[in-house]
Amino acid sequence: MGAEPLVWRAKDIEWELRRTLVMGVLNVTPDSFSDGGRFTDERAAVERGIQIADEGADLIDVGGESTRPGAQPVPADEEWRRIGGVIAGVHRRSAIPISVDSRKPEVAAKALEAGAVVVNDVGGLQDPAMARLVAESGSAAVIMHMRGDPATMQADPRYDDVVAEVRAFLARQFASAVTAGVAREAIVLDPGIGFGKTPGHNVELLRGLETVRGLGRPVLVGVSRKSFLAKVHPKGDTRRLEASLATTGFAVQHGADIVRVHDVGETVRYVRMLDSLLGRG
Ligand code: HH2
Repeated sequence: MGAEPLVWRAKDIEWELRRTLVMGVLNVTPDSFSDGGRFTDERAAVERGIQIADEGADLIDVGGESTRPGAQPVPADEEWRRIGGVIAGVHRRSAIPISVDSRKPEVAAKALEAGAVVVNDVGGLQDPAMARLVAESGSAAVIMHMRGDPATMQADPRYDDVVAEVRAFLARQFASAVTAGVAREAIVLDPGIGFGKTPGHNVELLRGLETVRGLGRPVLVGVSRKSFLAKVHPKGDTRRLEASLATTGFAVQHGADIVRVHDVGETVRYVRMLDSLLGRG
């Protein structure tokens, strides 16, 4: 790592990435793969948001549409109905920066008005309206790689060189976001672990994270509770906290700057120790 830490800017918030940032996941969906149905009640979801802040997350990612393999799309008005009150409620009660996990510009725009400062677009900012929205609002963006669509992405994904292909996609989307007027310092890149990838592809990407980091922007990685963990584990162990922590640590050691996780308190304590061992923070 160079002497100068990377800076990530979201509206008036600025993070100097001297240590690993933890993004806590809040899914307000009936069908997310690990926490679906737990926070569909608005009050419970806001409480969970406050708890995520109290547990030490650096930012919170609120989503109203599951992107698990096979998930069906949700109309924009339904997605907004799920998350609108939750974003406003968390924003009213906490200073934690809020990210909106959405592929739809109309949903993201409303979320930014309600207090969000980051657009986490698993669609990789391929929709020009999304890039325009990020540029005009001065918000930050996570540009993620996905092969295909959640409904079909796990049907036999193939790559000649997964690391090179994901890097090329992110480089292209990064450049086109900048052309659309998005500030370089607003952008974070994400290889999209589990999005149109086999377990082997996911591991290759984690081992090759430095290649993505070579694009000069912070790298965000989400491995938390993903099903490939059980396929990578030699005994198929599904006690996923340990598997998630080990894989998150592996990602940090290979170049991840920001980790997206469900088990916030445990991960915050884990990465603080890891950062200290790595001489970061
Ligand atoms: N993973 C999920 C959702 N959003 N965003 C980014 N940037 N990176 C990720 O790896 C990522 C993401 C899937 O996890 P989860 O939100 O828990 O599940 P679901 O999509 O079923 O709600």
